[in-house]
Amino acid sequence: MGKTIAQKIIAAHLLSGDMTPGSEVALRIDQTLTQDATGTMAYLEFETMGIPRVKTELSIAYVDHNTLQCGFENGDDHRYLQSVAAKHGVYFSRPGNGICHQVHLERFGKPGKTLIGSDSHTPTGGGIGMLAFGAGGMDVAVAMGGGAYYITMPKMFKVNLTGKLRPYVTAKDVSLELLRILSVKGGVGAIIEWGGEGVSTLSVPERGTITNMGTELGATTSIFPSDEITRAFLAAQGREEDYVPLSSDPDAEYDRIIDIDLSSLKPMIACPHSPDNVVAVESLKEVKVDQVCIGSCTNSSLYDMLKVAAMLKGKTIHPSVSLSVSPGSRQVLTMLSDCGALSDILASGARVLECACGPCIGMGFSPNSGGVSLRTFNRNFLGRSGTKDGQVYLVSPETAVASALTGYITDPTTIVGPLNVTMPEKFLVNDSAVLPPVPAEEAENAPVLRGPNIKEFPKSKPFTDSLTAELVLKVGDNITTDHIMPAGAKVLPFRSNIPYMSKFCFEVCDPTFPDRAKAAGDGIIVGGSNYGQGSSREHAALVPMYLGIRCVIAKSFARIHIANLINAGILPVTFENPDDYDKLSQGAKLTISDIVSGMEQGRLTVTDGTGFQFHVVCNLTQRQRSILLAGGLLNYTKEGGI
Ligand code: MIC
Ligand code: SF4
Repeated sequence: MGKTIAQKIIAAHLLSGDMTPGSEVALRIDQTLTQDATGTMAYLEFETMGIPRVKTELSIAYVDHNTLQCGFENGDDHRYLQSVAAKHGVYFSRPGNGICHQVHLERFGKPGKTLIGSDSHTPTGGGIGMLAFGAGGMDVAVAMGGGAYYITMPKMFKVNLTGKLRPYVTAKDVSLELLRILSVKGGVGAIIEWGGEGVSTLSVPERGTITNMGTELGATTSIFPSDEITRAFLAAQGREEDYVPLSSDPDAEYDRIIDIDLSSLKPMIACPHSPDNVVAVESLKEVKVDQVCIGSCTNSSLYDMLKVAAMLKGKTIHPSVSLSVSPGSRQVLTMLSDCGALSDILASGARVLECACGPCIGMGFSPNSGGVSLRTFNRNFLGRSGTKDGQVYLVSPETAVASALTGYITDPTTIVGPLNVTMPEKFLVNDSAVLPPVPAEEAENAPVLRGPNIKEFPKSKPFTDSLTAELVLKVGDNITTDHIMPAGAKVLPFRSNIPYMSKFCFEVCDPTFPDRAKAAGDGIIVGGSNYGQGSSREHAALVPMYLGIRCVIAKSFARIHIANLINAGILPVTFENPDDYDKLSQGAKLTISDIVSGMEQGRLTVTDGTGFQFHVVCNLTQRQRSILLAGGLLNYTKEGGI
């Protein structure tokens, strides 16, 4: 039987396991990336492993999430990252050089290679034909040390593209349309491959927008073929030698095929507070807009920015709208400036922000109370913007500009006149903001600079055969990592200080949770389906672990989060009968017995104080069981587990 693109790359990197969907496979990882908000933990974990130098082909540390440096914490973390990277053979992309996924696509991504990154949007690399996964920091640390990355072998979905996008309809609308069709759970357990004749009409940055938002579908990753468009992009970046062609075999089999006709798509918009709450832009034309933000790893390429500049040229934004534009990288910003497009953006009244994540992760630019904010980003989870009652909608750059000009949500296809942008044949290449590591022979004496904000790593407890714990929190479906461990300007500087961060855990759901969890000693959380969707931040597991959480019982889990829970030593189990969810109340004392044998059988019995008994499923591999019994991945690794 023929192979899909992903199956070919997996087969070429397979260290152990068989490639049947549902079974665990171990993969060799060629490249890793970290960003600052998850990176401090990842490098602290790497340091505890005692491996002097990374064993990958390329590892790189980006600083893009928190670049504000309000107070010493952030500056100290950047200095730690720079010094720890230099010492251990990791490249360092300085603050201001750009958003990790955008820069990686431009300068480092290679078709056919495997990449894991401590950021859930690492699959952006699929736009250039990489097999790229978002992962928790510990998994990235292990991969940097030469260890395998484990995934559950996914099913294969194909999106078959026909036709060509009409002017003002974009790759972002393709992503939003797929979210409308599949929902935020629709890609769980699958790799999404993009194919069909329509693929050749999409440039690499457009493909990157689409693979980026595969994360919002819950997909394991997303990937495009590597073709002449890929070759041209790499050549324009001065690295044609990195090109290899990649396509699926004609007889490759897919578990599901979804057809999208690009020519018939309309501009789409995701309404508050979920990326799959999608309708056509034209249906919301009465809605007044307060704020528009353009940028993020989804829509900050030169192509996006040139279209934005062309639409803004000679116009002034509506007086009641505040518009921010964050170019994705220093390369994008410099080229915008060199060709004069930056002046068109500035002259319109827009505010140009640093090349960083910025408003996407709540680092400034929070909307006014109840304000309507249109963003070209990928997530509009409750509270993520920093304004709890802010109404955040997700749109394409074209819809964003059209709306910034009129002051109302506006379908950009109603704009008269063509949108012509010409892409340069060559990108301006200047990697001066990427610092190489110190040579191996000097590394031993290279200092690692730590500030007082770096606190000790929390210790998890190994499991014994029985656990009695309080059900300290019961939450509903689609709980995101932004609910569990919010980000934003208040909290982000403390990503290496778990005790401080713990004060904000579940703040949007129940601000009393941290104190109650601490008082309870051992605790259990009960959740609905797709628990832990969103970010790869392992803080959403480490902080609950620090607060005493030993087990999460949910209807289902998101992929990266369940791995993070296991790595942190928290037992993740699902209801055998989802109706039992309704029978549980916050405050109940739950006992899980015969944990060791139950884990082996994949089924555990739970009783509450009143005599009510129910069963939970724990589908864990031998490796995962050993990690839990050791009290988390770090303990397991120290005991020689990798
Ligand atoms: C996000 O978009 O939520 C983030 C911030 O990039 C996270 C990583 C983090 O929490 O640091 C992600 O997507 O993994
Ligand atoms: Fe940064 Fe936003 Fe992309 Fe996350 S989704 S990496 S915060 S730009």
